[in-house]
Amino acid sequence: MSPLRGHHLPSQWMAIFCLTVLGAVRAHDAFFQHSRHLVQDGVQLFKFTHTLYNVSIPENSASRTYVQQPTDEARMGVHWVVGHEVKYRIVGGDKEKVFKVEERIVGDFAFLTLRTRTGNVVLNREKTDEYILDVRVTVTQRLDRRALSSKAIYEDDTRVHIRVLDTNDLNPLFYPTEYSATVTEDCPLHRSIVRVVAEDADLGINGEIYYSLLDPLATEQFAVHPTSGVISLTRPLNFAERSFHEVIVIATDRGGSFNTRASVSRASKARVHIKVKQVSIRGIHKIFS
Ligand SMILES: [Ca+2]
Ligand SMILES: [Ca+2]
Repeated sequence: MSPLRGHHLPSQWMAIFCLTVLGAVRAHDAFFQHSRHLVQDGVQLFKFTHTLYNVSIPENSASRTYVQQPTDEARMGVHWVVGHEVKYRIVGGDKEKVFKVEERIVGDFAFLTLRTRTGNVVLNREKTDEYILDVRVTVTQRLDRRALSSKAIYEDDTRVHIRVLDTNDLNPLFYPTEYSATVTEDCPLHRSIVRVVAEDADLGINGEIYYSLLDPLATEQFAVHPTSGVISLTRPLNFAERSFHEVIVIATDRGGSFNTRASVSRASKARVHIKVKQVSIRGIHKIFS
């Protein structure tokens, strides 16, 4: 049984054990602390060039898609010298294991690259529009030419803010999809009859909705406001000619097609039933005229 698990560990043993552990921790800290001053030709080695990086990636990106960094931002990673190995690792902010970090040495710099993992990784902006990852670099020094032995000499942490960019992957949806209204046949022109509502959770123009009427003939009697969805009368109603109208309203968004088939499936429809109510006085007048 380990002496640590026993209840009869002599107090002097315990003191020695504690001092040993404390000593080891201090030595480790001192070692890494010392390494923090690794400077070569005025360049701080192995320390991230920033404590925060901003990158972006479109939603629905395929697996193994790399995040993009704005061109005017400092390169992501650490300065490097021969004889050392740099290893990046995500230590926080990626519970669903969506991303993977990689090292790429170019000249005297170890670039931190970040990509989506392989497999069924789906970035859905409407679900998660940003990730904030904590990334750690661990530097090991090769102690022989063949890199058979090495020792860790330095660690540093940084944060990567990943913004998920919108794609137009949602169609507008009417809710409800059926509407009904009753109007008197003397309803004034351009008065609001009923309002249809569709929603699209995409961002910006990808979610901006444009309403129109499906049947061109219906537009002679009714019109729909392109952005408010209000249906109004454009020609006087006549109960005797027609007491019931059905209008189909289409909602489309203003974004481009997400894929080639989307332009066909993108439009959503709502059905509007409009009953015309006879005006009694005018009706009597008509009968006897
Ligand atoms: Ca959309
Ligand atoms: Ca979207």
